[in-house]
Amino acid sequence: MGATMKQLMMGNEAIGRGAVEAGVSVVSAYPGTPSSEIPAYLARIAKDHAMYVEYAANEKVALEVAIGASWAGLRALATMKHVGVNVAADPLLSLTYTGVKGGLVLVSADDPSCHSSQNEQDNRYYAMLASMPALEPASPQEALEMTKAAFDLSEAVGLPVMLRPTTRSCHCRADVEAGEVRPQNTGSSFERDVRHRVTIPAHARLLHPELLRKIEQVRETFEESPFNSVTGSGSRGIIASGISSAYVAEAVAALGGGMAVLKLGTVHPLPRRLLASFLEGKDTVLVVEEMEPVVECQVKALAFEEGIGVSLRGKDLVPRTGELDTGIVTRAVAEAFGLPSPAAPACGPETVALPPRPPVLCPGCPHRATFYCINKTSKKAIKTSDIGCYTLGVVPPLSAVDTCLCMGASIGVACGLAAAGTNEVVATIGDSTFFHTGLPALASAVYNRHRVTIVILDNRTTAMTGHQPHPGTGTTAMGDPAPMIDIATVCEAMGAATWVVDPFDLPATMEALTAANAVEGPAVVVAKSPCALLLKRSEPPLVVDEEACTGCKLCITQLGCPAITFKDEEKKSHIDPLLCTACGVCAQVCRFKAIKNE
Ligand SMILES: Cc1ncc(C[n+]2csc(CCOP(=O)(O)OP(=O)(O)O)c2C)c(N)n1
Repeated sequence: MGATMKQLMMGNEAIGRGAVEAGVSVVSAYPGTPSSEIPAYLARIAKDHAMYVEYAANEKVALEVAIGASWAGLRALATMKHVGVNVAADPLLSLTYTGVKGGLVLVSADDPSCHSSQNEQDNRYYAMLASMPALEPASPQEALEMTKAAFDLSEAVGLPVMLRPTTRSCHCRADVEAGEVRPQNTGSSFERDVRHRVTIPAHARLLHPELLRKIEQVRETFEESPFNSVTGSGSRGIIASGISSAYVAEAVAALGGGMAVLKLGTVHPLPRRLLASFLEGKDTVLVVEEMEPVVECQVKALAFEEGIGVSLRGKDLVPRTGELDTGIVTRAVAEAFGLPSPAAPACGPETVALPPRPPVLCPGCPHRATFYCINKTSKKAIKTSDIGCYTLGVVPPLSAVDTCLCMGASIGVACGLAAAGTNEVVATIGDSTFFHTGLPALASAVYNRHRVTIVILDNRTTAMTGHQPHPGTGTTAMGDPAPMIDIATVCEAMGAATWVVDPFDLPATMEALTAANAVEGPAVVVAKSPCALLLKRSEPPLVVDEEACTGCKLCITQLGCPAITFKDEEKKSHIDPLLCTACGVCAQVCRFKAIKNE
């Protein structure tokens, strides 16, 4: 894309573009909604911009790779979803002590409403916890500008900077004006400086006050930041951060104006003088922010410390859970200022109610076959699981997931259940998740001799987040060939009895599972077959021989394949030829051999 050209861009692409314009050299990421399009975009254009883009095995490693590049003087970007920052928190909370050399930006894409996440934590708290500057974009254009500014700030102050978009700002699309691509940092070199690079206690004690000085320096910079602005005037005020400021702008328009709005883009550290001068002379100020009262609590403390008598409202009117929208914000603003709430604001074309479509495993998904076999061989087992497409094994009729906590937890939780005396425990974990955080858990299981069966659902990709490659797939983020780490070899090397099966071969899979269940210590079954969406199957769909079908519904009640339905009048099963991938599992399950090749 040429300079100063307007283009329709997704927020995440705008972040990627901002990084390119800032001269980023090294990008390391672990995928996760709503962040995944950032590395995908950058990997596509990496070679045109002499960038190096990789998927790390997990977010901790992604951040550490970015740190190494930054310490060598280059600009580096690490991207992840909000819960990924939990995984990366260990290096992060000491990185602010050591500081950075080349600008380092950490994108934490937060997910209010848990659209595709296990929780909706507010990572602005991480910025506070780590004493890290944080910027929150309200639009794709601002996402681009902020990313560039974040690199400059990071390098100027020597701290990593968090860019904290949320699902809406990551995924909305708007016209974005791109700018010039600045040259990358050159003369990459690591300079020995043990006081700032080796976090022994004697150094850490000195680095902490240094960090506090740096963050106050950033606060000064933020007093003048172009990402904060005041519009309107009057004794009624609203303070809004990030995407909430877009809802506030619509709400104020719907309510006829007459309010002053402070839009905050710099969410940590807060610009105290700017806030204090905004509060002065106001009767009531409403703080509008998604999720936690991060700004609200600080503004209340500020008003108290400065002796500013203003009525401050916030989470008493604005929900603390879920995403906000213009309707919610308009009602909160109206209530805060005693205004009549207008009828639901018209935003966009009328929406059509779509039929509900609960998520299910795809037709032909190898995970279904594996779960079917586990259900047959481990009827009484507690089935711990993990995060990935296979978590959908929780829904009937498979109902083969009893626990799911966070990535990699299936194995540890299984070991805990075994330690608590549970006789049969089967853990299921995907291949990407195994590399992410399953490896240390398996080491621990072997070391402590926990009697658990671990089934690694190896569909040769990170399917859930968009088919990203991982250390077992043989390609890099930039599409180059890579060493392919063989999961079974790793498990064997760790000392776990290991079987490798094709899950579509039901008898062989059940045999391996039965053998694994009989092992006294941890045993691994690698169920290896590519994701159905990666395979372009050429076999014709299977059909139900209505003469042979007895209407027993076993193919439906045991598998839950979306391609199979039941014709109530004929009392026969039916296979949708458009959905069937001819995986053959239902044909093996049918006791009457009624499912056949056409
Ligand atoms: C800490 C963390 N990082 C990233 C994610 C996003 N995420 C959910 S599942 C998953 C990986 C799924 O891949 P895999 O384990 O191979 O299972 P598949 O979806 O292919 O069945 C990712 C990256 C997350 N939920 N938590």
